[in-house]
Amino acid sequence: MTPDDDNQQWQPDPDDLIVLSKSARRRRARERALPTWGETPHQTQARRTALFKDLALKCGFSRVGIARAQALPDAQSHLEGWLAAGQQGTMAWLADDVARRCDPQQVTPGAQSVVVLALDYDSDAPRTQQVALADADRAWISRYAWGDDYHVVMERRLKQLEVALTAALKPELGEDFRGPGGPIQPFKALRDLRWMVDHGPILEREWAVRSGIGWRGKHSLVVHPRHGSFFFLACMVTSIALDPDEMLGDHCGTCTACLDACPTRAIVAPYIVDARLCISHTTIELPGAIPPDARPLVGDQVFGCDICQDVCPWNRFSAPGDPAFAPRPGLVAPKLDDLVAMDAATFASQFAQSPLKRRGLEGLQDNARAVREFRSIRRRKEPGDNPA
Ligand code: B12
Ligand code: SF4
Ligand code: SF4
Repeated sequence: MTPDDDNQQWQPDPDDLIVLSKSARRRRARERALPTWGETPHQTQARRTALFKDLALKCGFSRVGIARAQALPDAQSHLEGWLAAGQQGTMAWLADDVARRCDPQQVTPGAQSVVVLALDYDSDAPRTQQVALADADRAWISRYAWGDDYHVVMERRLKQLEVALTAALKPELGEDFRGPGGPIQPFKALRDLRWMVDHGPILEREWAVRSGIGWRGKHSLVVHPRHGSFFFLACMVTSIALDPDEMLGDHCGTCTACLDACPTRAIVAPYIVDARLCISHTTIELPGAIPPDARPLVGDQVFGCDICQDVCPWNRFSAPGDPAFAPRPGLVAPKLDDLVAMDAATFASQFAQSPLKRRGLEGLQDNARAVREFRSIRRRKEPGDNPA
């Protein structure tokens, strides 16, 4: 507050009216000193690392990992090969800015660290193969879509984290914060703490592996030895130097359960998924109604697919995740007839802030009709059902 502030009457700080001795003045200056006072650069980095992790957990993330921000030439050549083979399907945007996607310096100039945030979404509800879908005339919506939209949930928490980190770090990084090799400029959250979920130009799984969040499973998703693979990822690229975490080893061993179970052979080789064959792409990304030749690929899935994760032995250990993702009523193995007959008002209320909103009522019903059609073809083909 200043004497010019005309809304409030200015009062001097009583401490400023006291004449202090030289040693008392020195003691007060020490007490008011920045928190980095007396720290070595290593201690400063360790303290900031602990601060990032502590605040991330307080903002509701399940786990945090940190990797050193560096270019990823190997991932870039894998990505270029994947794109050259057309495996991105209709997601043309994945081919934009490939070099930027594989180099955090091009996302945040002066980037030093990538902070990876994981948020668990599993629940006690059964796995795909534990529900007799064909008998019950039910379909499968992917587990990740049973609760709130993870983009919304994670973005809200990332904003909270950004505010908390800014409040904690701005006083010490303040007006003369220098990113590595960069000019001195004031600390700015937008530049120095850039976060993204899903659609940012960053390979989230690659960073999750590098930051020790998990290893890349043969189905290409990141798996943790105690928490399985039912977790979402977000990344924060920062120009603040932090202590990196150790990477975990690959624990897939000789297992091939996900490759064997994938109904469309979309896992074309260990660690590589051809999105064009993946049911998740067919039921979520493909615009318009599912083309007739792709219908047999969909099986029982009306939105997304969990099969490769449901068969993974490491998901036996996963526990229920964040309550935001708890299943909403009627979404675990819904009746196909209910989906096809759903009206706009029911869709709007049942799927408010849900990932299914993106597909829209029409899209969901197109998918449900495709599953129904596939099922009737399958029934006709079953031995004994066909009089011929
Ligand atoms: C596009 C996309 C898809 C596409 C393509 C999937 C794919 N395999 O790439 C489709 C629509 C099919 C899809 C499906 C799903 N997705 Co998706 N998807 C994405 C998205 C937006 C981009 C992924 C991408 O860039 N793919 C391009 C490939 C080529 O890159 P990459 O696999 O990440 O990495 C390459 C490099 O690491 C490099 N590499 C480096 N070292 C090595 C070493 C070896 C040996 C090899 C071979 C390669 C390699 O090569 C890799 C392959 O070329 C990410 C979010 C993000 N921004 O990262 C979410 C993301 C990967 N999806 C996610 C999820 C949850 C799913 C689904 C489970 C949803 C569902 N239930 O239906 C399914 C799972 C399907 C599967 N088995 O992968 C999560 C995964 C979380 C986790 N625990 O791993 C993410 C991270 C979203 C999020 N924010 O949480 N997805
Ligand atoms: S999500 Fe389904 S279709 Fe895609 S790779 Fe996994 S099992 Fe195959
Ligand atoms: S199912 Fe087996 S091979 Fe696939 S990710 Fe899990 S452990 Fe690895």
